[in-house]
Amino acid sequence: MTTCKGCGVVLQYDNPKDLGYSPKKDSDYCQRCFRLMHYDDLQYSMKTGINPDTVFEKVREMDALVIWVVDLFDFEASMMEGLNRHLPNKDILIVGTKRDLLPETVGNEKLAKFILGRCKDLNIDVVGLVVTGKNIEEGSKEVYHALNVLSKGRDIVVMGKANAGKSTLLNGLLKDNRLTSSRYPGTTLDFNKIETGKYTFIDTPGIEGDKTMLMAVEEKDLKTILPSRKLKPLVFQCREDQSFAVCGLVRIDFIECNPASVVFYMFDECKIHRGKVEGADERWQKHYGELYKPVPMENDFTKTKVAKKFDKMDIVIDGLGWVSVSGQVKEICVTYPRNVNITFRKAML
Ligand SMILES: Nc1nc2c(ncn2[C@@H]2O[C@H](COP(=O)(O)OP(=O)(O)OP(=O)(O)O)[C@@H](O)[C@H]2O)c(=O)[nH]1
Ligand SMILES: [Mg+2]
Repeated sequence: MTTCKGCGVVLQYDNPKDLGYSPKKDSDYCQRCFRLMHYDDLQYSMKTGINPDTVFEKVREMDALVIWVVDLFDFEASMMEGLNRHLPNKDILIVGTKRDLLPETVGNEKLAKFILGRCKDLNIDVVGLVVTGKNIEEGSKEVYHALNVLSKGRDIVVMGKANAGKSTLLNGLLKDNRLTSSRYPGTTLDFNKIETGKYTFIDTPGIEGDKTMLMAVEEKDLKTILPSRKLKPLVFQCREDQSFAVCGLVRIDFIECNPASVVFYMFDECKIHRGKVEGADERWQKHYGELYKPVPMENDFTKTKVAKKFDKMDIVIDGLGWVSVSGQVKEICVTYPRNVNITFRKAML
């Protein structure tokens, strides 16, 4: 049984419409990986996903150190409350990726403190944490340093939510580009073992989060919401009532600001429209899908109203980024797709 070097799927040569198809018997890669790697062309959607229970079941049977990869941009979506319950008796090393997307003014110590604090909130016990450096090379060095101490001869299984950056991290550690990575969640299709001599690494399919903006929008719109360069925080000073529409994806109203500062940490391709709360409903109706785009596949929104709970509070929308608010605000009203998760947390940065 030959498997694809890029995504781990079993190769087959008969049915071009099925997973694992390769037109050539001597190829190391399936056609889907080949096209993703060379043309950034997604042959078929992986939105149906891989059963997360199967991934956990298989890992539970291994004698392995778990690297749980968290995307620092999409941090809340990368975490899993009570993770140790799914992985009893496993040592978990957290590796934060996509550091390069965050502002450089924030130190790794501060990020580490934030991550460990959130691990505690979410009942996750870890044996170590690495926030990867500004670039893959530097990051790899730090990960190897941790592995020297923590692996204790065991296999190293790289797990995490879909799109967290598992395969990219492994390519960095292996210093080659053998594993397929792409912006589409669900790139890696099966367990994929790589021996280096000193270590045995196992890449795994991402645990698909179903309540993220990445699943709520059409695949063609992922390039608008997934940051492909450093975030440029957008700062607004607000007085009285202010309403913000992020594309046609989310609307956030700040009621009675006196004054408040609102900072958007989202990809700059996501256009933000600011106006008064008065008339915001009409503007949303008028511009939805036109000026306010992209929009989610389903026009089914829900609303949450909160008071500002922390001095500096983040409103996190899974898959899209977050908005940090400080100063005086009486109430915050978030309108967002019903099938997307949002979180209010103490500010990350
Ligand atoms: N800027 C930046 N992008 C990254 C980094 N790591 C991964 N990415 C991007 O994130 C996207 C997902 O990366 P993958 O390595 O395919 O993620 P994965 O966790 O293996 O995803 P699945 O196999 O779908 O579960 C790709 O577009 C990568 O280029 C990083 O450190 N910095
Ligand atoms: Mg992968």
